[in-house]
Amino acid sequence: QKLQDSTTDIDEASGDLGSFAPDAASIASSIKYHAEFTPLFAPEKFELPKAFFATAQSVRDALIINWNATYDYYEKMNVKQAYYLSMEFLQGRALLNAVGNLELTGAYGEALNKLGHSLENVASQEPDAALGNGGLGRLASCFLDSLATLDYPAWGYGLRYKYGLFKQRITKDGQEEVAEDWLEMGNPWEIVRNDVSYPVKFYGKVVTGSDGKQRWIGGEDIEAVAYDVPIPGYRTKTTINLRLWSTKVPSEDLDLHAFNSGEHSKACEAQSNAEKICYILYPGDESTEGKILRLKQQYTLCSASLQDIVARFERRSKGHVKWDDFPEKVAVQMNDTHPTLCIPELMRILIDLKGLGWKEAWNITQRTVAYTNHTVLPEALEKWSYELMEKLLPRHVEIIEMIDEQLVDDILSKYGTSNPEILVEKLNVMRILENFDLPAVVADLLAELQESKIDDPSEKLEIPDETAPTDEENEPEEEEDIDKKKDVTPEPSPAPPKLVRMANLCVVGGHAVNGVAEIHSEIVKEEVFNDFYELWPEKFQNKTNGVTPRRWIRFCNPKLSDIITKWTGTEDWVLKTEKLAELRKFADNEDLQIEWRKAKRSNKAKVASFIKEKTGYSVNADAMFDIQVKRIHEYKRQLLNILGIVYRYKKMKEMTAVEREAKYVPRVCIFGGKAFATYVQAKRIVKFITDVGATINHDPEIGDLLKVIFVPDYNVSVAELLIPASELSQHISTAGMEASGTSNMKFAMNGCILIGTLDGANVEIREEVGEDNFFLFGAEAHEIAALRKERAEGKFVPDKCFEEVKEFVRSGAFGSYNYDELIGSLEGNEGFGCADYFLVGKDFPSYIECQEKVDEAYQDQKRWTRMSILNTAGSYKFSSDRTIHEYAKDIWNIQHLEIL
Ligand code: GL9
Repeated sequence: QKLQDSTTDIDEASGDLGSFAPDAASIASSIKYHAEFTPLFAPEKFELPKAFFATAQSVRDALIINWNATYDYYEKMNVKQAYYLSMEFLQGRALLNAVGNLELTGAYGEALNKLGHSLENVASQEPDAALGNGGLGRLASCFLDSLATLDYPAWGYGLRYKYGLFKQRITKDGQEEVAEDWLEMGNPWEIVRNDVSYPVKFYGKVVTGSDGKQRWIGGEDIEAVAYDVPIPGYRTKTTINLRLWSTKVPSEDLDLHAFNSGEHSKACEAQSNAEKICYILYPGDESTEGKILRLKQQYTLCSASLQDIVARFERRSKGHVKWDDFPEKVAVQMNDTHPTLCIPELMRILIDLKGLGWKEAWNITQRTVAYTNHTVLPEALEKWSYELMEKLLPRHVEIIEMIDEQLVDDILSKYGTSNPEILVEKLNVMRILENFDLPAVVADLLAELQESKIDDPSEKLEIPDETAPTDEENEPEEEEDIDKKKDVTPEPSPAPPKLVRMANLCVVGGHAVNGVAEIHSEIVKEEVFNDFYELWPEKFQNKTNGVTPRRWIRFCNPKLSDIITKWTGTEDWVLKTEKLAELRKFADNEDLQIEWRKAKRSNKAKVASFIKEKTGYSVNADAMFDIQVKRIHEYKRQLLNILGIVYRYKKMKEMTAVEREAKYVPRVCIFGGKAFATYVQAKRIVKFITDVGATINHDPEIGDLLKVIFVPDYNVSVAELLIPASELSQHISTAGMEASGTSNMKFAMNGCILIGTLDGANVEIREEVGEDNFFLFGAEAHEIAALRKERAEGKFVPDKCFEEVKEFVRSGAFGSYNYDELIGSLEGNEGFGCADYFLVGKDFPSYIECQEKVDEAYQDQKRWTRMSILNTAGSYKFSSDRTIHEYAKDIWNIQHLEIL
C-alpha cells in the first residue's frame, strides 16, 4: 500500500487496484481475515466488539485504495488544495457512513448475516468520535463529507485528543461529567504516520543572527505526529484526508541518565508535558495552566499543519519553488478564531525559515488564509493575555506587533487626524493589541496638532483616554454613596491587562471573513466588525451553513429516504437535494401522507424504546414528539421551553379531564444536551428539567398527555436516532444570538416542523419552507437592544402568565431544590447589564400562544403531514454541498477534480 506523503512509489503495479466492488462472500472472508489476524480480542469467539473491529478494518482496506489514488492524483496534477483547520471535528461513528458512501451497505449487511450478526448491531459497537463540542465541530465534519463527495481537493487538519467530549450522566443532582476514553479499544480508522512529524517549539527567546535575521531558539521542543483518517465521498472514488496531530517528546529528549539513576518521574516529565497537549478537548481554561495548555493546543495545530502544507508545496514545486505561487496552490480556512496563530506562523515560516521579506510574506499570507466567524457572543471572541503569549510564543508576538503597527497605519490613512476623537476611537476598537498605549506615530501626530492649536483655546483638543473610566462606570451606584466617598482620594485602579484580540488579527490577516447565516453575516458587518467593514467592505461575505444529506437523511432515516426515492423517482436527491422540492407537488397526496406518517411512527417507536432503556420512562409513540437537543446555554433558552411546559402542566391541573383532552394533544417533550462543566447556570437548567420531568411523569392525572424526558449523553449517534423521530423541534434562541444553528436544518430535512425565533438560519429555513410551515414567535433581532434597555430601566411589565409560572416553580411544585437563583436570573435589574438578559420573560407570552397553535395544527393530522412534507421539500438549500460549492468558488478558488 502506498501511503500519503510518500515521496517514492513503492510499487507502481499495485498503484491502481481498480474500482472496489466486492460481493458479500469476499467481504465476509475479508472480515474473517481481520478477525483472525488482528489479535485485539480473544481468538475463540466472534462477538460484537470483535465483529465491529474486523468489519471496520475490512472497510478501511477499501478506503485506503481510494485514499491513495486520490492523493496520487492531487500530487500528479498539482492542483490548488483547500485546508480546513479546526480545533474540532465532531465525526460521530464512521462505519455506516463509510459503507453507505461506498454503496456497500447491502453487501456488508449480507456478509455480516453470514457471520451471524446484523450490520446495525455491529455498527452500534462503535464509540462516537467526539472531538468537538457542538455545532462548530459537526459543521467541520459535514464539510469534509461534502468536499469528498464533490471531488474537491481538500484536507482537514485537527488534533487527535485522547479524550473527546465528556460523557454525560444524569444523577439526582443533575449533570455529571465522565471522561470518555474513545480510543480504549483502538481506533480502526486511523493510520499512524510515524514518518510524518514536525517539531513544535514553545517558550525560548528570539535572537538576531549575524545575518540580521530573527531566530527563535531554546525553549521546549515537542514533536507533532500525524494520524490520518480517510474520508470517503459518496458515490465517488475521491477519499480525502483528515490529518489529526498527536504530540510526543522527540525520542532523543528522553533523559536516559535521569531514568537510569532512578529519577523516573523526572525523566518522564518532558514526555508527559508533551503528551498532555493532546490529552483532552477544550481543557478548562480558567486557570493560567489551563490557558497555557489551550494556547499550546492551538499553536500545535497551526504550526504542524502549516509546516506540513509548506513542505507539500515545496515538494510539489519539484525544485522550482516560487513563493508568490503559494496562494495559487493553498487555501487555508480558519474555523473560528481558534487557529488564528496560522497567520503569524505562516509569516514566521516564510520570513525566518524561507528568507522572504516582510511585504512579500504578508501578501502571501493574506492571500492564503480566510476566517469564518461562528458566534457574536462577546465572551467567545478570543483574547489572549499578551504577557502569557509573549512567554510562550515570543517570535509570534513580535510578528503580531508588526501587523498591529501596519494596521495602525491603515487606520491613520483612512481616518486622518482631522478628527482625533474618531481616530483614537477607531484605534481603540480595531487594534489587535488591547489596552496598549497609543502608538508613537499617532501620539506624536496628536501632540503636534495639540501644540499648533494651543494658541486658540476654543479649539482645545480632547483626546479620550481609553484607560479612564467611562461616564457610566464613574456614576455612583446610589446617591448616598456620594457622601461616603467625599473626602476619599480614589485608589489608582490597576492597569487593565494587555490582550491580543484574535478575531481582529483574523480579519486583518485574511482575505475573506464570513458569517454562517444571512442574518449573522449582517450582524458581523453592521455590529461585531463594523469598523473593519468600513475599511475593507470587499472582505465580508456570507456562507449559510449546511449539513450533509448523506448522514442526516440517507443513512439516519432509511425509511424516509426510501419514500423520497420512490416519489421523486430516483436516488439522485442524495447528491442533488434540489430534487427534494419535487415532493411539494405531492404534499396533499393521501398515499404519500400515509407512507410519510408510517415512517415517522416507526422512527418514534425506536426512540420510545431508547427512552425506556436510558431513563426508565415509558412514553407513548402516538404522542407528538417535541424535541430540543443542543448544547445547554442560556441564550438557547431551554429555560423558556421548560417554563412553557410547567405553564402547560399548571393549566392542565386546573382543568377537568375532559377540558384537558379537548385542548391539548398528548406530547412527549424531549431534551438533550451537555452543559460546559463549569457553566453553573446551564447545569441548574439541566437539574430543573429533570426535576420537572420527575413530577409530571409520575402524575397519574396527566398520564400520556404530557411527558418530560431528559435524554442523557446527547451526541451525534443519539441525534441520528432522535431527529428522524421528531415532529416539532425547538430553535428558540434570543434573536440575534444564534449565529446559524445546524440541527434546525437536520430537523427540517427529516420532516420536522420548527418552532423558533427569527434567528440564525431559522430565518432562511422559514423562507424556504414557507411561513405557514414554521411556528414563529418572539422579539426580532433589531428590537433586542431597546428591550434590554427597557428591562434595565425597570420599565418592563411582565405578562401575568410569566409571573404565574415563576410563582408555581417557587411554590415547590418540583421538589425541594432551591431554584431561587435560576428564577431570580429572570428578574431584578442585575446580571449582564440587565436582568433576564436573554429576554425569556419578554418572549414568554408569545411562545405560549405559539405553542397553542402547534396543538391546534397537530390535531389535524393531514394538515400536519402536509407541513412536514413541505419542510423536507423546502430544506434542499441546507445541504452542505451547496455551502461547500460557495466556499470553493468565492473564497478558496479551487476546482473540482474527479479521480481517474
Ligand atoms: C456555533 C454557533 O453557535 C452555531 O449557531 C453555528 O451553527 C455553529 C456552526 O457555524 O457554530 N459557534 C460555536 O462556537 N458553537 C456553535 O455551535 N459552539 C459549539 O460548537 C459548542
